[in-house]
Amino acid sequence: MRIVRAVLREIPLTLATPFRTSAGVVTDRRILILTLHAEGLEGWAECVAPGSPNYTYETVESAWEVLTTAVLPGVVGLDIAEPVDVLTPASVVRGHPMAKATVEMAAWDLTARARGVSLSELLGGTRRSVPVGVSLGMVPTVEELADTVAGHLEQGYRRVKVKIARGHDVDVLTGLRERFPDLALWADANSAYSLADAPLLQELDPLRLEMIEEPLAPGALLDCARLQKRIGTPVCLDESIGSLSDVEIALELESCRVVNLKPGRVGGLTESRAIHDRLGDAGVQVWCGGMLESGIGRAHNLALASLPGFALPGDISASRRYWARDIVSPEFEVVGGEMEVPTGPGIGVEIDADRIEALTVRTATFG
Ligand code: OSB
Ligand code: MG
Repeated sequence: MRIVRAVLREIPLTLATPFRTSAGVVTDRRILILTLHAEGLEGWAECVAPGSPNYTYETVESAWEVLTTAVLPGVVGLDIAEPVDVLTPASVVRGHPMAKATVEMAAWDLTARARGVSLSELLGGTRRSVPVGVSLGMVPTVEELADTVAGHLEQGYRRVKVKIARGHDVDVLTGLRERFPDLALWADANSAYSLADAPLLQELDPLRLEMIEEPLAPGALLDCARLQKRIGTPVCLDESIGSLSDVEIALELESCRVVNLKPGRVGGLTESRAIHDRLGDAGVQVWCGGMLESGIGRAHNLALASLPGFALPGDISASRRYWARDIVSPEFEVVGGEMEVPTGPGIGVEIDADRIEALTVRTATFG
């Protein structure tokens, strides 16, 4: 399949509610949307890079730069047999997995459409629906957070992940546990702590958290292994896992018991599937994370989460948890704590191309 054209756009989308983590607050997202054209078909994907370098080093600006100068010019005219082949011209680009994943994931959608199958099927997915949870940002009071948790439980979410930070941890989680004794409760620190905080993190042990996500600095795999030996709560890694190679190191060191896998963070779906397979062999749990995506990125995440190893509920919430109005239809919904995996060709949802065009603030076209 020869790629004949690539169009990169940037659109702004305002979150339904501001999202506060230990690294800052997000109210508006700037989303890069890529369309690859081949054989009269289109493949779509979005870039998960955030506005500022407070998650990894990548940003909307760095991704725009890398995609428009170093990746997309080599993609047009390229003949690909498998989706990952689209990254061959980018083999000398170091790092920037979020930028690369954008192209690789659009190539997966395109390939699935060309073969007349769903993205889930092309990936080897086995689930027709996947269990889902919700990730809640920090709010000023435990009461407000508890009410938000209650609202999401009513909507059927299987578990709740809450953001924590220094000074916003033991009290908040204790308050939640008192109000919800049986809640499947996870906490995400987004690198708020250091190994010196091990005594504080030990105080969380009696709260029966199912995991604590990314407690230490991104890439601190050795310190995570040391921390995991000192706390009972399972450590889950997010930012620290950028590739299969990182997974190998984490397994060797025993840095974590769980991995939050995000295709945008690890350079795409091919690498994601390899990580899923490796973690399955190692008996380490995996679940699909999110990056406040629009419906396009959510559809990709959902297809990945349909692989057999994704037994834990993902950060794959309903469209309305993020946006007043999504850019795909039908919008994603949670029914009975699960989200249905689309069965149509490719990502399987209709993309509102007119609305995307109307929202676009900049475009780069190749071919
Ligand atoms: O750390 O998992 C994270 C959102 C943006 C960046 C990082 C993270 C998150 C979330 C929300 O936790 C996940 C989602 O619902 O998309
Ligand atoms: Mg996280």
